[in-house]
Amino acid sequence: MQKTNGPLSRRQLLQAGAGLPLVMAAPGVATAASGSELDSVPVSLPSQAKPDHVLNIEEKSIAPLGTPTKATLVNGVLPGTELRYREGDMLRVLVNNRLAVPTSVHWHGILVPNYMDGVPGVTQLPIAAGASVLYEYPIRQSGTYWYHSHYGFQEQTGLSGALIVDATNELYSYDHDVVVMMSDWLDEAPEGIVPQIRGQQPATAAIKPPPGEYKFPADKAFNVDINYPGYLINGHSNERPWSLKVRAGDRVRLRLINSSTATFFRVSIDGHDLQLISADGQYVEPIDVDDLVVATAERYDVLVTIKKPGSFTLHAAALGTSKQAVGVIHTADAVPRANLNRAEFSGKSGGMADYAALKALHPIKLADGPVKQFEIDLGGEMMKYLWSMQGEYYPEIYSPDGKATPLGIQYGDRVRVRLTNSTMMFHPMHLHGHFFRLLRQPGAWDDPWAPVKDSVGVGPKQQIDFEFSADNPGSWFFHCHNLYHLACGMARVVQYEV
Ligand SMILES: [Cu+2]
Repeated sequence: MQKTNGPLSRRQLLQAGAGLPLVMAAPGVATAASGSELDSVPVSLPSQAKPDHVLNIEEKSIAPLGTPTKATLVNGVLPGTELRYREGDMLRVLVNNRLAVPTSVHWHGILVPNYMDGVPGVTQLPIAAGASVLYEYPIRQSGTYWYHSHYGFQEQTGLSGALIVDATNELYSYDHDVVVMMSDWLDEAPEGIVPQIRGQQPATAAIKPPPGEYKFPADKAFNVDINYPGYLINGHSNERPWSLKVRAGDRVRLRLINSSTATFFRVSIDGHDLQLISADGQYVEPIDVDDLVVATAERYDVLVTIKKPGSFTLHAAALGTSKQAVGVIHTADAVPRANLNRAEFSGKSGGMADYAALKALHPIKLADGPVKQFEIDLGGEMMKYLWSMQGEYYPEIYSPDGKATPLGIQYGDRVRVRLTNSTMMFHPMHLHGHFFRLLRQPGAWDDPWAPVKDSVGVGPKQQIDFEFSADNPGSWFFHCHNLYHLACGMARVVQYEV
């Protein structure tokens, strides 16, 4: 069984076994070849740390709404495997691309070093078909986050999952800690949607205007581009709803994650109010609400105390449509029964519906630094289905020219951004690699209680101000998280310059 090991260099061989031929015993451990005249001398070689999780990205046909559809799944499940870490941990995730096309994984809301951010063409090369990449970085925050592909339309076809980081000192106690991932699902290839909307391909049912019954609070119309055949909670349709078994009196922490690609959800639970405790992973002053709006890519954590035995439906109404996704929370003695009646919203609405009501748990002051201000118009042409930032289109699959000037900042800047939405659509804007202070009123730069977020829904004709410290050098994507708006060029790169 004597064999020379190819991968070891001559220098390693000399160091490890004084020129003796080696055999590999286990990954990372080399032993001198056993021979009658030789004693076995185990030697450890340095090795890469073992991954905590392996994400196998695979193509699979699934039918969450009844029609078989080509999906891009993580470990064969929808949503992808939930990753759970503790604040201060090192994350080590091996991504194996078992697709026939490239992929990448972005860690939404996580303050990663730039090269771990997973944006093809900005921070990494796409992970080629058949290739592997180890993502490895320290986790310096806690809360509710998620991961998703940043390649093509894979986010729409299933490549996303929850990433939960437990706090070292958790503020609250509860009996259940549960992720509720809300998504939209297409029964057709998402690549065809933009050409259909632009009239370049025959239309399917997905681009017929849906009857827009669920309005934004204050009865504002909510325009949508896509008439989805259905919506899912934790990968479940309303036919086989996701359910959670509890006891009367239990306190449940629900981590609401909007992992859709183009949908805002309005969420309520029959007979219960919700205590909103965190936004985009960061605690806020708790607020009691009857329902809340969750923009695409946003997360809100809510606490709910189950009042009595029974079966209670969680409604996630897709704004601008007449459809909803439902889930069921029930006690052991009650049959889980989904209430498929139209969700009624009559009380106080929170989350994206009332950013002014979100208040940071502690006053937050950014480090002093030179103020750099950007005024960015979120624009577009609905008829041509074009979406821009400051009139420019980032090079993406359906953008017209592909020239977008980077937003130049310098390390130490205090960056202030004013977004003005001149369109009739909502744009869920997301900044990579940083938290920002979302001003509760435009221009209120001195308000220390502004909540800290990474994603913000900007309504039609609305103006939103936020600021962040330039403390994480690199080139960072800043874009609309509506995947179809992004595909038409609604993105910029925030670039640290020296
Ligand atoms: Cu948009």
